[in-house]
Amino acid sequence: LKRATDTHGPAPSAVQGSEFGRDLVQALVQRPRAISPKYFYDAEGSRLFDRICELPEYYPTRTEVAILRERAGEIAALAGPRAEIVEFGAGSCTKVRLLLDALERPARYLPIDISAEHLAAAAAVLRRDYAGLEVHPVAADYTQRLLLPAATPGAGRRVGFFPGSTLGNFSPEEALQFLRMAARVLRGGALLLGADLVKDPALLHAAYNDAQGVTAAFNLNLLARANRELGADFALDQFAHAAFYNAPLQRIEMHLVSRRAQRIALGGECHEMAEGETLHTENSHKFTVEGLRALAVKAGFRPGAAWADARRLFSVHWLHA
Ligand code: AVJ
Repeated sequence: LKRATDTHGPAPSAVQGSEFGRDLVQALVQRPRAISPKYFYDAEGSRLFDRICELPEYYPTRTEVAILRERAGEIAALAGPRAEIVEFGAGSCTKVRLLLDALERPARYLPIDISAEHLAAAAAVLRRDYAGLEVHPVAADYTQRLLLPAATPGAGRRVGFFPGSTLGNFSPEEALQFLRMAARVLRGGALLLGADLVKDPALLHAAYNDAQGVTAAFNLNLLARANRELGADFALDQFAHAAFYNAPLQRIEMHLVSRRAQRIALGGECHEMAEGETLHTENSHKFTVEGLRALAVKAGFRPGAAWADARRLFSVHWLHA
């Protein structure tokens, strides 16, 4: 690998001063090149993800919402009165409304998210709509060690909520680590978990290669974000979106493929990519109901109900902590 120090490009400080910048440099230096999908979600990326959820090919969101609606009564009975909901990666706090609407006098909602501003705004809206609900946002990275406030007096069960098959973004080892942490902070309560299911690869392929190209734009936004935030010089038309099902590893992989040999200036250094080389941007693991339950047992949960839609596209699990 050739690395020149006399290139133009962004000021090294803009890159070194940001976690995204440091991780992107690392991603371009290492082999294979790979970066965490958490960097998809700046304001533009979050907007694109919301559009993905509306796509005809992208079944996970609407299927999970349908399961949660159908099972809301059962879920509320399992949670019991005065439950405390802890959501991992709450974002705009919209899915939790399905639970809050069904639960018996929910006592407190603890949304955890890395973006503090986003979280404060979403919390204010929920407080307005749910009188009597204490909303206590926790600005934290839930993949690191997590400290939650003690249970409030008179509170019922603590119920974790991790929807959307976000678990699938983790490697199997990271997923186990996350679930062990969740079992610890939820001890005595339960985790309500959404997990996308293994299925016909053609359906999976379509969901990550939509006809309108929104998923491609979402993937490419990672480079657009680097140009905006880090002053990088990615030529977006020189990269192609690639998403495919890796059957042995039970996961969709997303990559950005270099359309030709090119140089990328970043942080005062120059990185080369040959034609056809890729930056691996996301893994989205798929699960079997039994595989997910076995993983939960390994992490210290006792699996309860597992619900799926009639086509068995998506699953929602009640795991006793
Ligand atoms: C938010 C991680 C569950 O893996 O399906 C959607 C993200 N990536 N289309 C998923 C995503 C491409 C999504 N998760």
